[in-house]
Amino acid sequence: MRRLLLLLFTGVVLLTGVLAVGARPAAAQTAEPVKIRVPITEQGFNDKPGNFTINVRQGQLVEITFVWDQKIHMGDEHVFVLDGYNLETKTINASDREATWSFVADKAGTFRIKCDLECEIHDVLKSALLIVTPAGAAAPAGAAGATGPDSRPKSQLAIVAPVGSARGSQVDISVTASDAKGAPIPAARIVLAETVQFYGLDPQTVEVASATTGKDGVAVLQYLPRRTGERALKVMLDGNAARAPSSLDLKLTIGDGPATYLVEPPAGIPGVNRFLVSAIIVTVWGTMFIVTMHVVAIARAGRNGGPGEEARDA
Ligand SMILES: [Cu+2]
Repeated sequence: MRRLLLLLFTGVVLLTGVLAVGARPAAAQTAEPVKIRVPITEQGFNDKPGNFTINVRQGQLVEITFVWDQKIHMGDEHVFVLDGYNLETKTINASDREATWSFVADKAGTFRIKCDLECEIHDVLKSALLIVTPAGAAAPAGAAGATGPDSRPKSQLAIVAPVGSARGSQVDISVTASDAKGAPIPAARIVLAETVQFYGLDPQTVEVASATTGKDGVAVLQYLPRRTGERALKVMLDGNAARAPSSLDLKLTIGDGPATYLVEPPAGIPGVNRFLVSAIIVTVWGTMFIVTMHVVAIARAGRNGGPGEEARDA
């Protein structure tokens, strides 16, 4: 059975790969880019330690600006390259701080961004990732229904997130929402949903974080991972009269950390959680134990005490 499932899974993965490769690159959906600014500091990309990812949908016009913002190695220079897209920035340094890529993310897949110079902080600038979700994958709900294609102007999302974290360590996920013209969408609610599976039930999608975009269209979702492994997340922007909804998948790899659910139950899980299951198990077995003890006591009383009382009566 296991082997069959594994075979089936492998087949699906291969098929998905073939479909992704075979899919024709979508034309640019919008005239204006999603804009992402990436500060470069001694901490690394995005002023944070550890690797990070930029997530966009295939076909999106993307603008990534690297901003030199170092505090210690003032003589450092960088040239950033993007594998797969053959993009290279000009040199940035203390006197010429910004370099921008503007391109259509027409190739789906995961592509490495790194500094191509042997700079002082090279170790932290080796591996950021651009993740381009295939255009056909998980089309936003309502994009095409029984009433035909959504006629509302498209909205678009770009996500800047770490590659992963540890269980119990909060992850900041920065989401930029922009309209069809690339203008930021302010005061919009961004929801982070996680697909989780409990005790053999069907996978459920639960909301794990939400945030509202500011004037710049940016919202920071604060995600507290409670499970290890590769987590399947989805970032969602609701549609309204002025715009169609958008969503973008995000994967985070979560390593071992403090077991948060021993302290507090997982949030947002309707009905089922570890505490409830533990409580039910303890109650059921506890009740059975007490009943068994009573039955044994009654049986003993019946065997030993019964005839004795009859004898006394006689
Ligand atoms: Cu560098």
